[in-house]
Amino acid sequence: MKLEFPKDFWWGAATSGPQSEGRFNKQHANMFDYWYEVEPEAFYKQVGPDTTSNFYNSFKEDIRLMKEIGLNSVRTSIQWTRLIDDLETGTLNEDGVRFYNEVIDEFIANGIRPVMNLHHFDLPVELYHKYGGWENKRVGELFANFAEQCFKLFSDRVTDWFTFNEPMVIVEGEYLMQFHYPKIVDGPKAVQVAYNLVLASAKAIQKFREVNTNPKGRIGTILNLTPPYPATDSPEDKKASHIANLWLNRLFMDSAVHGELPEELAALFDSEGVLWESTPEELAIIKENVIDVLGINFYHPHRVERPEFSSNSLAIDWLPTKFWKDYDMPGRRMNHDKGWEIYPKAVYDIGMDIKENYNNIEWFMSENGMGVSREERWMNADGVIEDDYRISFIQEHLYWLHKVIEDGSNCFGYHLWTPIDCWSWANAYRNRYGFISNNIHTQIKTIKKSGYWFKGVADTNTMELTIHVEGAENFKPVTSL
Ligand code: BGP
Repeated sequence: MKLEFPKDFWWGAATSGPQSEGRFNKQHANMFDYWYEVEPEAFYKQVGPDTTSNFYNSFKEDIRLMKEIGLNSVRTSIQWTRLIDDLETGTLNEDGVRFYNEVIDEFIANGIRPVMNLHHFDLPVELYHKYGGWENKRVGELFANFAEQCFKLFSDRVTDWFTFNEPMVIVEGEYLMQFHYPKIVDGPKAVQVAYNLVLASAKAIQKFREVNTNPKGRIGTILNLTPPYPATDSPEDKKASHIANLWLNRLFMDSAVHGELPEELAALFDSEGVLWESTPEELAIIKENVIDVLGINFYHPHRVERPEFSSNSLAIDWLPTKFWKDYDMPGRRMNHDKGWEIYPKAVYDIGMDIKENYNNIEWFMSENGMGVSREERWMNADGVIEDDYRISFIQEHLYWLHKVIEDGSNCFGYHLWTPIDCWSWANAYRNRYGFISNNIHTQIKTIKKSGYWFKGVADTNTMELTIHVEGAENFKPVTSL
């Protein structure tokens, strides 16, 4: 079966500044740089952010490889810690400006659309020490000032901007589940941080509306949507799943697209005594500064069941949560290397949700991918990794993406995480996601089989489906999450 995609579809891949550039010449440490300095053993094989791929030095060669595999668009991020010298006054770092100018120009010269994100888990650590990071609304103001500098410098050539990558991961990682520094477990703080991130994104959008002069310019945010599916049809499991959806997905989706935080969630937090602090002026900024375009990162769904116990403290109860519990569905398909369930049909459910509940806003799949360890297991005599599992993984997700586009969802692109194997936070280089492998000792980069395959798809705007897609034969649409 051949699947044809809409005209001008984005075929691309995503990375981020802190995961690809290396620390070279950066003026400030971000949260991960600092965490590595104080606790290197928290990182796989003690490989830290100073050993990320070498994009700062090798971007011309890297972009040439991205072109070679047919990418027509690539997302990366501008690092606050590289572009700005004085974080309070926003003075620019000359080398940072030069670097991002050259990167943007190089992408364009190679026929690749540069898609720019402004925050990818890389808060300057000084702002954490001085203000408590995202707990403090002042940091959101400083972020909006940084964003303004980026728009002024680059929006003559960059038309597609995104404020945050996966704000919920900042909340969960830093304030609930301890996988990002400062590894706090504090429900009320997490709620306030979530609100502050919503506000910071709206303030950056406000700046964009003020300073962008490019008529093609548009701005959005990148959210990791994890559709929750209840373990059973019982009212208790369904309620748990509904609340999980309010927090995990709707908090950021509703505020980004509709300019409103979900009332039901606010009422729930209010009754728990942990409602975020907001002012009418802030809520007006959120209402007035909604996004033009949406990026959705999708890796895995959430299976949810009723919570096991409950106390009076949201902070104590959050792990496992007071309102729901993660459910290990028997027989689910797993990527065991990463520990994530593989459930491509969720792409259809996400697309329909956007169509029906979010004004059918234009969106693209901004990340999707499969982290696999020890990929050299599949290296052939020519040194090419034969990652057929990745090709199948992408095919299945693209099958459902194509189906939801056919059914009217306004999706304009697909980006794999990631073009070239890059550094994965505390997992360092354990799991590899790229179309292109990277030997971090020699910096030799080699296109994988999936890279050659993807070029064929991108060049023809058509995908030949060569595998069986689970669930496609008895597909019944679920149109609401
Ligand atoms: C997403 C992040 C990426 C990337 C990816 C893979 O959540 O936006 O930065 O890292 O996940 O996950 P991991 O690196 O944890 O394997």
